[in-house]
Amino acid sequence: MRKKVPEPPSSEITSESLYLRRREFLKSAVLFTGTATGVGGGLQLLSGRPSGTDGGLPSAPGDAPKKKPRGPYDTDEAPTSYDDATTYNNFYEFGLDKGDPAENAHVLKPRPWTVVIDGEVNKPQTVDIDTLQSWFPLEDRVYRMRCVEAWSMVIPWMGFPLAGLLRRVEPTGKAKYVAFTTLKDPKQMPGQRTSVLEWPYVEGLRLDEALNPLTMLAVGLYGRVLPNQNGAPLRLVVPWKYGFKGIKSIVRITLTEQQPPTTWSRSNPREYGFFANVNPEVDHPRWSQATERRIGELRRRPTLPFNGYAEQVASLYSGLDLRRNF
Ligand SMILES: Nc1nc2c(c(=O)[nH]1)N[C@H]1C(S)=C(S)[C@@H](COP(=O)(O)O)O[C@H]1N2
Ligand SMILES: [Mo]
Repeated sequence: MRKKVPEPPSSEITSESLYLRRREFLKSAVLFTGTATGVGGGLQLLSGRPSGTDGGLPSAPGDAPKKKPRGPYDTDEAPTSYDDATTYNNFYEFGLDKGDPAENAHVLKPRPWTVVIDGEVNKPQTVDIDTLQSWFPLEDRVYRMRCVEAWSMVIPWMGFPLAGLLRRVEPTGKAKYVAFTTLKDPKQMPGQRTSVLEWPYVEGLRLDEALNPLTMLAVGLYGRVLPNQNGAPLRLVVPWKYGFKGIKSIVRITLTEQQPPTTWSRSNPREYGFFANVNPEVDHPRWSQATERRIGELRRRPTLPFNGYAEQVASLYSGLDLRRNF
């Protein structure tokens, strides 16, 4: 695969477009962030300080130093470096190697961008990404991410719970699943000129999984607009599932009665299932899932059931055989 996309003619083009995208994001973040926690969290990160190292002086003697309070969904584990999170990626639309998306994804135009929300809903929508984003306060959430390939990261996302969007479009009584679709445009996505996967990339969740408060749609990371290689302008984050459920560059969200197809289980149903819950007890046919390599660390660490989110989500699967429903 991989016809290489030509290098950009000058580095200025890249920094200019980064600058513009950042401004665009600041605009939407500042204009549209509604809650106090959203504003505080967002702006603190946007000001460029790493979370938790605020050097601001206490406002009065005896005050605790100002720190972004850890939210109920945040892990206290150290975030992976911005560099690693944005240069070590899986995004097959831009190539198979981990460095390919960072190198090639500048061709993608994340704006203007339209998202269709349809299927079993009372209020189907076709909406511009900036309008969609303006409907919800943006939250910062630091989540673990565990790829099925047995590496992991800790990523500070910015986004909003998927549940808010679903409630807004009013699922009908028939809605049981949520299907997601990535953009299909081989002009912008050179990997789609090959047949390494069936395009467009598709993913799906059961409706109760989609409504779980942990499930989010991300529009940023580290307080910055989502880089193209991480799935701009809109990507799914489901922290208790393997990373491939986190579909990138979403153009369509469809509520369905039947379980929708998913790219990796379609491509290899023996190795990848619909649920894809992180499970150290069920090995991949070609490797163990018991431990993982945290990017930036030397020793492997044990993989946790549901990637450490069992308390929040294990009850979704009571009565389900997690070996058969992998
Ligand atoms: N459209 C699309 N989404 C995708 C992928 C992909 O190839 N195409 N790769 C998945 C996999 S395997 C992982 S681990 C995560 C990686 O997300 P990151 O690069 O932001 O860490 O994206 C997921 N989403
Ligand atoms: Mo992955």
